[in-house]
Amino acid sequence: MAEIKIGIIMGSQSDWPTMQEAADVLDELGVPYECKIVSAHRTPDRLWDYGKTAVDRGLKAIIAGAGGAAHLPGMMASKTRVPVIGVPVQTKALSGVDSLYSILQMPRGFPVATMAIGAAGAKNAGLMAAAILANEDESLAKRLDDWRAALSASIPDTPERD
Ligand code: RP5
Repeated sequence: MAEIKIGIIMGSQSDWPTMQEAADVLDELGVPYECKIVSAHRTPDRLWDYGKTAVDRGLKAIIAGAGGAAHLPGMMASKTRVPVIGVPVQTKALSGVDSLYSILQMPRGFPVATMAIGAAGAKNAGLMAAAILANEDESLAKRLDDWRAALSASIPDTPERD
């Protein structure tokens, strides 16, 4: 079985519809990953254990999505040197600006690579994780290059008029 090098974690089951975008693009690119619910506030011990073991388990990037007081990505970054890619999940109350600021505004020393709010951010998180792995994996690099070229090729030259 292929070694799992990417972790996708999220604060709640309710984050899954967003975080599925990251999982889907990793599937498209043939990158194995694991998915877990890990909440900074509701399951802090699970967060600690996940961060403590991430390096030894061979993870190369962790995609962490959370909404509202979204401490999960930052707390994970404080616990492991594995690069953390943060996805601000869109919220009802504040449209995800709360999540964005919570994830983005890290103090110096513990960076989180923060993506856009919502589905686009989750998809880009998957692509970013794949790009990190592609630095050391020629076959994945080729698949990622092809994926990017196909996206570019799908963009029409001129707009359709109504
Ligand atoms: C955060 O609180 C989660 O990441 C989620 O986005 C938000 C709401 O969680 P639920 O109340 O839907 O479980 O921890």
